Amino acid sequence: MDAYTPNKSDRFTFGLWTVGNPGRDPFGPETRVPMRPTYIVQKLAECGAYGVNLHDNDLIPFGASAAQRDSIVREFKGALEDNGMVVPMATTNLFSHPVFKDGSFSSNDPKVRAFALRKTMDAIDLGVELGAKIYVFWGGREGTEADACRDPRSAIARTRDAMDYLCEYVKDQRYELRFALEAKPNEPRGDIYFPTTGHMLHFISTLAHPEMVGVNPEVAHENMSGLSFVHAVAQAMECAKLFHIDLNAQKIGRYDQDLRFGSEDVRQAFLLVRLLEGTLGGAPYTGPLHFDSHAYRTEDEAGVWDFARGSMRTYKILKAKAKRFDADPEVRALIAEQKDAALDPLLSGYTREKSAKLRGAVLDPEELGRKGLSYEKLDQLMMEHLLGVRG
Ligand code: DIG
Ligand code: MN
Ligand code: MN
Repeated sequence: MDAYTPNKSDRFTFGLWTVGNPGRDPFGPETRVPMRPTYIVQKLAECGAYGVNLHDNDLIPFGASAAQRDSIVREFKGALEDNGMVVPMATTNLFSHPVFKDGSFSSNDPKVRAFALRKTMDAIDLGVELGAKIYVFWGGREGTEADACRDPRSAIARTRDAMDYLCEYVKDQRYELRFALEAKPNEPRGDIYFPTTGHMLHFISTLAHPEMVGVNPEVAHENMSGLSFVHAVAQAMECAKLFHIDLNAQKIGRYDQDLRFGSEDVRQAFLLVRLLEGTLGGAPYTGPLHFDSHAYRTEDEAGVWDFARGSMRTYKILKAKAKRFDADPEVRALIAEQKDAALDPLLSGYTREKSAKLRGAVLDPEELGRKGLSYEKLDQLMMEHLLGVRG
């Protein structure tokens, strides 16, 4: 037990499918014995996690009867209760069964779209019954290899129809539930529709109930596109649409690795935690901190819990470092907000008078261009905080 030992106030969560990942990959079978969901709940609680998330079929086998479903739910609720764990987020598996091989909501076949809607309504009912307040949609199969198969606009329109339909279902059921859309550029499909968080943010603005819908950005997925995850999250936070977040790690230019949080780009992980925790001064993110990642295929069960503990410890270590970094007087001096009493009022809220004053202001681009910004010093300070020789 130390300052980085997780507890429920940290709001750390794991999906059943993350620590339950049995180590199968496209080139080999499972290396670990699958674990029962109730056992996963118990072990995550022992590790210090706050909650557990699930796809419908992580808990209820595909095609289970209503009686089987109710019995499984009863037992699972008991495990949650016994271990003081909650279910902040739920989602639907619309990607494993072959029926979804060409997508679910965006499928060309109305029968598949109908089946997807029905399965999602059932999964929403399950998530709400378990206490979820956030519902994630990851469209892993919503995409193409043979792009001639449909007008991409029809995929967008069908997805919008599904989102609007399901928002209406949630309202009709009077569920307290918000949707979080998760982007990914490719894998398993050659190209997935709505490939980045930015695409999702625009798509949300075209929905009938945009107030019910936000995003669930994932570190690996934005990195796969070579984009800044920190900037994607910042844009979502800035428009109050960061409803959930999937934390992990990823090497640029690789398949979706879903590695332990912080185990690749420590700088970006630090800057992400700094943003989420608001140590720079902005409003912090207050939702669940979900690790959508899994242990290396090389690991046994003990290694899985090493993975879970390491994910949470790294987050807490970086959180402590971010607090010290943004409290460092030298850092604060270097990033202090520059104020200009004369110019600041002219830079927003256009009026003709302001524009005339702006045109009359004395501004010397040569002098401004000569100014040094001390970012080398600032970045070195950040490195020294990260490397543990400062702060
Ligand atoms: C993959 O990154 C996706 C699925 O695991 C799940 O639907 C979603 C929820 O975190 N992430
Ligand atoms: Mn992923
Ligand atoms: Mn994810």
